[in-house]
Amino acid sequence: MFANLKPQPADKILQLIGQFKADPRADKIDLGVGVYKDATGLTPVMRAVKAAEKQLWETEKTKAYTGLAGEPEYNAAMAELVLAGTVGADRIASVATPGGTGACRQAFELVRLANPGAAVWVSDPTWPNHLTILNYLGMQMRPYRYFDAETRGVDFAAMMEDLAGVQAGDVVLLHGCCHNPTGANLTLPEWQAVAELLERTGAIPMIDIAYQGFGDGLDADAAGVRLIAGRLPEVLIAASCSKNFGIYRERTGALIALSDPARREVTQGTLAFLNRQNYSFPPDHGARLVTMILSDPALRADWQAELEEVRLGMLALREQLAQELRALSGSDRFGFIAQHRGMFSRLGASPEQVERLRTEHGIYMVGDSRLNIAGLNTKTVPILARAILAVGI
Ligand code: PLP
Ligand code: TYF
Repeated sequence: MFANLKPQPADKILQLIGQFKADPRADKIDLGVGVYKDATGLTPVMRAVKAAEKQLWETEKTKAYTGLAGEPEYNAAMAELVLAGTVGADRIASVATPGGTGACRQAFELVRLANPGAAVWVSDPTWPNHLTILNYLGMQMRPYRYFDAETRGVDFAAMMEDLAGVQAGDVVLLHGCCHNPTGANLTLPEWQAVAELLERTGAIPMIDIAYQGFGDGLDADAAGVRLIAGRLPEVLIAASCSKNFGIYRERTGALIALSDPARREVTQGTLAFLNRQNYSFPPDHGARLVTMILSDPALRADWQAELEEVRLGMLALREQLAQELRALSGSDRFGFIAQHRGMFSRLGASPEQVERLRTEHGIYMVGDSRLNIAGLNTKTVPILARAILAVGI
């Protein structure tokens, strides 16, 4: 049987980790995989997470199975974090999932179960796992234009032109904030226009929010999701705690499905059923830490303060890089770096230029010229700026 297996294509982002490790140069710079790093290059365990873990160790009485949907307290806390009361509990079905990836996978499975003919519309570009999972599930996929190669912002007119082709029952996948891989995001009026289009066409929004708190703040980053949730009858939300709680390997996420109150129970049952088919019970450790942090005022305040330091640190690096490039190039053409939000910016460089950054300068970024801002520090920003101009970007 195993003789039938073919090698699968590697994940290009994860592949970079190995390449970077194997590079002997001491001054190499890793701007690849989307993991937050502090100025010393460390991905720290957040203070509130450490405190919650200690508390949990002292008080946890059992590790018997949780529910198929995870713990109700976790689902309620996540709904509150993402939606902040914009939607009544009678519309909210929700399950814990292994990370945001698990939430995306379960959301796609729900769509396939409910409407096998639905096309899922994805931004061009989007996170590669969206494409590979949809492809693996044999689902229909349609790209919509998103990134303007000229301005490095959102080409909103093109996006709306493409989305005018959606059919009722199709799913439109949107990034809640901090678009991966471009860093270019919708404004609130643009979210409004998307909501109107979805209302008019009967297409269903699916919002992947993996970086809440990394862009403009916890509430500002959820403004688009909340707007859509308050207006559309059916909404899917895939949320990740990997980045904003720094608990990547704990695999902590949630799939929230909003529906008419009359369908909430069957939706909730279906989400639990899908969890059972794939892995029975979702992971609990990370979810429990998140619940403890969100429901304890002191832990929550400390978590928010640390998250805000992380966010402002990345914003400062953006500003510094944009400024450095302005000074060195004598032009404003890199101003988009300061406008982008989240961990990523797409430079709009060619694969050859990205390759030259790696071979000639020891600077690693994804082949589509996505760089992880958190991989920089105040000392490496000028080095990157000089290299960007040296390879002719
Ligand atoms: N969605 C997007 C757009 C992402 O960038 C990520 C990666 O961090 C995820 C979902 C899911 O991440 P995880 O499964 O680690 O929670
Ligand atoms: O885009 C990124 O870098 C993050 C991390 O298969 C990631 O989202 C990358 C690849 C992958 C899972 C997570």
